[in-house]
Order: sequence, then C-alpha cells, then structure tokens
Amino acid sequence: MRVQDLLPVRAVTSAKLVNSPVFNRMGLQVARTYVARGMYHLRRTPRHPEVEEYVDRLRRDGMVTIENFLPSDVFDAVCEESRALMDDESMVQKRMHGPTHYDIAVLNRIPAERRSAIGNFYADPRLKGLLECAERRSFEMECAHRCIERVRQGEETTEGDPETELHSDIFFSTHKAWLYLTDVRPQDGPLVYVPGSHRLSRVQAREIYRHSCAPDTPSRRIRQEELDRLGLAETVLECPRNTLVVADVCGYHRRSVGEPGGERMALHCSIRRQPFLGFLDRILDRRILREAASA
Ligand SMILES: O=C(O)CCC(=O)C(=O)O
Ligand SMILES: [Fe+2]
Repeated sequence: MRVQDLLPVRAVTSAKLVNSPVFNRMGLQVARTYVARGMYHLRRTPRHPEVEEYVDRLRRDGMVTIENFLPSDVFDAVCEESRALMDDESMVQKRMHGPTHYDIAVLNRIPAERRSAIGNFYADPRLKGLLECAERRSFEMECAHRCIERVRQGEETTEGDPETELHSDIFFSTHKAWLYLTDVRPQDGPLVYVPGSHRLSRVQAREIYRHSCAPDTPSRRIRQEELDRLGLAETVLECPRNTLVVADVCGYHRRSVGEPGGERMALHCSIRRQPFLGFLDRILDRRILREAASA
C-alpha cells in the first residue's frame, strides 16, 4: 500500500474521499468539508485590485465569465499556435469519455518555441490574479495543470459521458479556467454551472454525508431533488470565442450533451492545491520548477 492511500494521510490531504465506511459513518467526510471550507475562508487573499470586480462575482456565484479576454491580435496568434499543436499527433493525448473525444496537449510537454503565444495567455497577470484571489493563496502558474483541450461530440454509445452528469469535483474550493478558442454553441456541449452551489449549506452537508457512506463515484453526483431543495438552477455557458470562464468546481457543474460533430477548443488550467497542508504544495512546486528549469 502506498503512503498516500493510508487512511490518516487521505483524511488530511486532497483525496476526494477516505475509504473507511466506519469513519464516514462517524462524519469524517463532512468534517473534512467544513474544516477545509473554514480554512479557505480564514486564509489571507493576495491583493490584485485589477481583477477585484471579477473576483467579487466569482465569490458570489462560484463562477465568472469575461468576454474578449485577450486583445484580438494576441488571441489570433494563440488560436493559430493551438491549432497547429492539436493537428500534430505527437503532441496530443487522446481519451474517450463515453461518446466524447477528449484530446489534450499538455503545456509542459510542448517545446517552448512552439507555445510562445499560448505562453502570453498563461502569463497574463489578470489570469494569475484571478486564480490567486479565487484560491486565496499565491502559486506559480507553471505548477498548475495547463493544457490545450479539445472536446468533440461523438455518436451516442451505450456508455454515456460521465462528465455530463451534474457533479461536484471535490469537497473543497478548487478552480478551473477555460479560455475558449472557438465559439461554444449548444451543439458543442457547453459547460453548465449552478451559481451559488459552491456555498456549503446544511442540505449539502447531509448529501455529502449520504454520499460518503455509500460512494458510487469519487465525485458526488447531484440529483434534481437536491437542486430543488437548494432553490438553485443551472446556467448554460454558451459563449463566444475569446471568453474566459473561471469556476469553483466544488460547485455543481457538468458538460452538456451536444450533437455529434460539435467541437470546442480551449486553453485550460486546473488548480488543485492541498486543502489543509499548504506546505506540501510548496515542496512539490519546488520540484516542478526545478524540472522545468532543467528541461
Ligand atoms: O468539459 C467541461 O465543460 C467540464 C468537465 C468537468 O466536469 C470538469 O472539467 O471538471
Ligand atoms: Fe467536473
């Protein structure tokens, strides 16, 4: 057994669940959730006045969209570079999520000279500011999971795309961002988010408890009945190209079902820091930065 699989280790790290029916029945997952959310709110937020308005919206709704994020010449260069990389089979990792083709090109594996325009997006101080305020901590963008992402809708299969079920990724505030490089229309399977679902309520705590006692999937699936009780509703993030979306994915979301042939492409970025032991991130980050410097 690996150290990270031990119960006491899982309990204090970012593991989605602790695999102990006994401790979960005693309320461990609910306790982890309350403590992680409490610690999140107690952390001092780095100051980035230039994105204050967006951070306020993100705090209120759990998500924010910013249209025309990049100047058009920078955006065009980003699109051209991204297309060339996604057309190069040697750069792309392909996966199927049920009928959905999910292709990514991981930024750290792309030679620096082939991602100079893309690099401008990830180095944009507004992106870093927004994510740091969202996470309430500072970090280096190089340590986030960054990739070019292409989501293509395939023909219906017996097995559905699990991402199309409304879910919460994880029990603590964790952020994902997408800069859409293509217009996102209903047939392209836009992201759907439930504004306000990132706030922990008693109704949610009860559902978190129920799920932890008999987890069918690591990321909790949300039933319509729960939304009704919370009085919350879904928003479909249909949007024009060059829109930035940042979402707290402990809030409820899903990928909507598009139509075969529908496609969307984005520069994606996912932050998953430790909810309790921030120093572990700093140790890992140092290693990532060292490796990047020696590559
Ligand atoms: O593809 C999407 O829009 C969202 C998929 C999802 O659930 C996630 O990235 O956590
Ligand atoms: Fe998700």
